[in-house]
Amino acid sequence: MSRLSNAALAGLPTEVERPGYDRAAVRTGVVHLGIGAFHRAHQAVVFDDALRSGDLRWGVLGVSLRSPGVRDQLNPQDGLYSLVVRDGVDDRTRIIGAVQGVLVAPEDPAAVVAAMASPDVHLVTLTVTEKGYRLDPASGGLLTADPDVAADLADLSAPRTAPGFLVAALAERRRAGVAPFTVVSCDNLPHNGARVRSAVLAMAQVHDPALAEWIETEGAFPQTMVDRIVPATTPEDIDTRAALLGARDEGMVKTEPFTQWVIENRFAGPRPDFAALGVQLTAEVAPWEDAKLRLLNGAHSSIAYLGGIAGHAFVHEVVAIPAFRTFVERLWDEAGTTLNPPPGLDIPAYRRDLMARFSNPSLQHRTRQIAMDGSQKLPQRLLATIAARLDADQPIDALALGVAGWIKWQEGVTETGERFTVDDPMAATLATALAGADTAEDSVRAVSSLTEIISPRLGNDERFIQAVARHLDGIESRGVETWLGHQA
Ligand code: NAI
Ligand code: CS2
Repeated sequence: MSRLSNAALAGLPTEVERPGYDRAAVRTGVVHLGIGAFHRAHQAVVFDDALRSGDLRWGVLGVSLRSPGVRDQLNPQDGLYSLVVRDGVDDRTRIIGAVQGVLVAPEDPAAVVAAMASPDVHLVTLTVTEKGYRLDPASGGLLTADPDVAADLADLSAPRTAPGFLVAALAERRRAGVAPFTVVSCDNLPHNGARVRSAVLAMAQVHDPALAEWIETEGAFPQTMVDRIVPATTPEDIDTRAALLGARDEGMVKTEPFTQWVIENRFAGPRPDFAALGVQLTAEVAPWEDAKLRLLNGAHSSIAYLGGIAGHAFVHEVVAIPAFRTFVERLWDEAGTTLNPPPGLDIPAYRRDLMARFSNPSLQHRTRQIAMDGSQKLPQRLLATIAARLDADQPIDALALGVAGWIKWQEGVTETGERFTVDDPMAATLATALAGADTAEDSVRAVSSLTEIISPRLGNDERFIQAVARHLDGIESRGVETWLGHQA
């Protein structure tokens, strides 16, 4: 079967939405670092909408900083891929044309820097995962001991890291008298704009203080909140789609109908008419971000660990079990008190919508995918919430159970005896810390000594230690579902 391509568009089934604009006339206005599934189902769809509206400045050049996989999926398809929206009943397919191609940075870093330095490029967006910024999860500081960061701090002629590419490209633009691009982080990091800005300034300062000052005064790093559940595509998804499309699409992505993008209204230069495209521009992103990270993502991670340990592969399976559903509601009761909801965000309705989204069986969202990189995720999803509750002398019972699930997850085995590899940049550090622990409390104290993940504010708080240890002991002695049943 032939691959999806410009030439194949005319032959696709009539119900499949096509790009609807002249792709040959599109200019590259965006470079995206970390061209994974989420960008293709979220930001690229907004840029595709901009192109459909007639503003042809917003084509996307994708960049992978690590591997050729997505390049090999999309470049043979002229950058085209299917966005498959699954609402639990039907699938809707739209072919996205905004991505014009993909570069693989390690193959030709200079080509990536040159693309980012183009005067037509006004936005550099990123989804490199929480770990991709090479920042300390607890403090947010640049991990200067990281070998790739150290190499970029020494020499930017062939960058290796996201901050390195940003600094090298901004330096090239300054040399050429071109205004800086706006850096738009689209990762689930608190204050994502400020974090990537501090990493960029720290690296620029080492190379050229005048460059750092130029970036600080002329650049823009807006904070964003991004939301759309995008499970990893499986080979079965691709095979099924090929049969329906009549063309093989190796780059397809599957997602839910819901999508939301909130961006701080701070840009260094031109941008799409985001408001007309359904993107919320605001001065204050933090209230939106806190609600999303603490309610959606805090529940997601807790479901992933506790549900995964209990042997459930998918999110919708977990929330179909009453004891888990009750646990999630209790976690939301606790997290909800730490929020300062923005005008227009109705928390009870938001929670109802979240539970409906989690319950969508057609997403097949794997608990194991969400469980990945917990050391990079827990600080903003559960630990910050716990600190806020303890500062207010409030109980942290459900939140602590989520943390207990994460610690138990480090053993790499489910209650059904299935062994798995803990996918986390700090997995070895965590395993070493836990190796000598005899009791649940020992385990909690051992993990709490890792200040890259758990700040001393929590690690030295006996209320935190005891709450997590009680639950860790409970799930170890009774099993997750029995222990949950005792908590309701
Ligand atoms: P993915 O696995 O499809 O893509 C991840 C991308 O990050 C790839 O391009 C990969 O090369 C790059 N990457 C990974 N580690 C890196 C590192 N150390 N340095 C540089 N690049 C690195 O994952 P997906 O679904 O695109 O998610 C990516 C990020 O998007 C998430 O970590 C999260 O921050 C954000 N996000 C994801 C959502 C989802 O439901 N998938 C929803 C909301 C946000
Ligand atoms: C998930 C998120 O994999 C994970 O960690 O919790 O990617 C989640 O799907 C998104 O934040 C939803 O917007």
